[in-house]
Amino acid sequence: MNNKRIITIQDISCVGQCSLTVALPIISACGVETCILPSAVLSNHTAKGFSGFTFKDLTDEMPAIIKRWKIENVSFDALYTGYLGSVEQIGYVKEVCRTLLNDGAEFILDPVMADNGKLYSNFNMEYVEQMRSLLVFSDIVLPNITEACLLTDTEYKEKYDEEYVDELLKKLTAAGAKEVVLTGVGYDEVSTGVVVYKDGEKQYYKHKKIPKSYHGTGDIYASSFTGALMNGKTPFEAAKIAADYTVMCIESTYSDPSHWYGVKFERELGRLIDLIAK
Ligand code: PXL
Repeated sequence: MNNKRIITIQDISCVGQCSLTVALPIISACGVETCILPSAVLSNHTAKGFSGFTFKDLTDEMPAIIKRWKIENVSFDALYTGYLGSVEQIGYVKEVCRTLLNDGAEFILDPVMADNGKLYSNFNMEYVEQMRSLLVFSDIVLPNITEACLLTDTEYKEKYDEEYVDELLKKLTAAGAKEVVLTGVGYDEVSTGVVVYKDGEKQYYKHKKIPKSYHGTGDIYASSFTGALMNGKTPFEAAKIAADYTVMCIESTYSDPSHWYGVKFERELGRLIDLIAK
């Protein structure tokens, strides 16, 4: 029986199928108790499609919540972080990591800050620097190619070869990453994939590429990866399950052009559970 309890720190985008509104249902459906520390509350996500957004930074609330949890002896079997609300919150993530995790707990770091060669609108290079400082705290980091470039001060390229990917993996390791799950790695037009890298060993899972990109799929990937990992899967098994599940979610959305702001992950949850149970 799975009695794991995790803490996830990321924002609540009230509309838009990303961050906590996908992490909570996905990880819970995997049978894992999912506690949250919200980083900010937004009306909707900040990506294109919406004409603007509200943003309530919850940084000031974090020390009080962490203090209460210490008094209540609350602790967690894993930490999973995503979109954070401010540079200062990175300090609170370190504090949670140091003081609220059980022995053997894993820290899954999704350095959510950029995609397609560009930083998301709320972030700057100071945030990137601070995010880099989290690498040594993490057990597994899940960047996309853009985030890996930012974390390693490497020029972003839209088209690249295996040598370029190897360089990113080595540089991430040199910057303190223990294990890397690099997402969105594709060497041709029709496929994409994920590379899992640890101790100089590289495993690649290539899968179908759907010719349209959707917002929130990185969060769906990281949440299903975390759910699978908490169920005893190896990082490579979890990376494959998360890739298959994310593709299913995109496929179930592709035929509905009115659903532009995220993907329909809900109806595929049963299939995610089946993949984990296999
Ligand atoms: O999916 C990443 C993400 C999470 N939260 C917010 C975002 C984004 C990406 O743009 O804007 C608020």
